[in-house]
Amino acid sequence: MDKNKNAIKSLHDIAESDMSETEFLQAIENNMIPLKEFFTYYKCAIMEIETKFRVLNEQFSINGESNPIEFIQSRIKSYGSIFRKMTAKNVQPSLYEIEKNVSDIAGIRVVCSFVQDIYHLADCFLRQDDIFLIEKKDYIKNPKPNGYRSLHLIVEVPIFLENEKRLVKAEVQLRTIAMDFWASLEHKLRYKKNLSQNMLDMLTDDLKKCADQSAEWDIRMQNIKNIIESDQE
Ligand code: 0O2
Repeated sequence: MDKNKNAIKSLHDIAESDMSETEFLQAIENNMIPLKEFFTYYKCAIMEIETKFRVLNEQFSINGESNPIEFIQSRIKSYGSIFRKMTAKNVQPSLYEIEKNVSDIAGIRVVCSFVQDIYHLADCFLRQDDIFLIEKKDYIKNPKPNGYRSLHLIVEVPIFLENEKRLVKAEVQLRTIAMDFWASLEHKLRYKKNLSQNMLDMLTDDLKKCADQSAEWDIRMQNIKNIIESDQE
């Protein structure tokens, strides 16, 4: 049987349809949904945003300042992770609802050495007239109870296609190397299933201490940098 016989031709059809989760997953399985088109929009948003940060990084070096960005990592959220989020929010996973409810399908992580660079870069980025801020979550000023720190910006960026311009949502996470190092380890712990509750509590507690200590280091290193730079003027 031709798998694509009943293919849904456009994202508009999906937005209009009222599929159950099982039907939706089945449709993906049978390649009936133009997911490639859907995810391509997010890939394009990542390219636009990455370029904006790379341009800013270059400009800082022209001005004789050191490059603030150590590295940029980007990813498209996996289907599994999208569906877990939709289930947690108790929303039907149609592409229309996914687009509306999941703001980090396109994720861009900008890692810097110093905290002040994070805020400076975020300001420069948000001042650009084609970037629309939807939400800012400052987990550096207000860390999560487990110690997680990063600046999150949910934005919309236009992508220019053959016959249309589309606004696409993306999540930018800005953090220091220390925050990134910590978050990677904590992420591993989150997905570790076979630890005893005692061990889990102990590691969670230790990670919280590490987060607080590394935040203190970030502040001290920033102070040292500021003193060195003010002495050069
Ligand atoms: P992954 O694997 O990175 O995709 P919302 O996105 O608003 O519906 P949420 O989770 O409250 O819901 O948003 P928030 O707090 O802004 O977190 C979004 C992302 O930040 C997470 O994506 C993680 O990448 C990162 N993050 C947030 N809190 C933590 C934390 O405590 N530890 C670590 N390591 N990362 C965190 P996902 O979808 O959870 O995961």
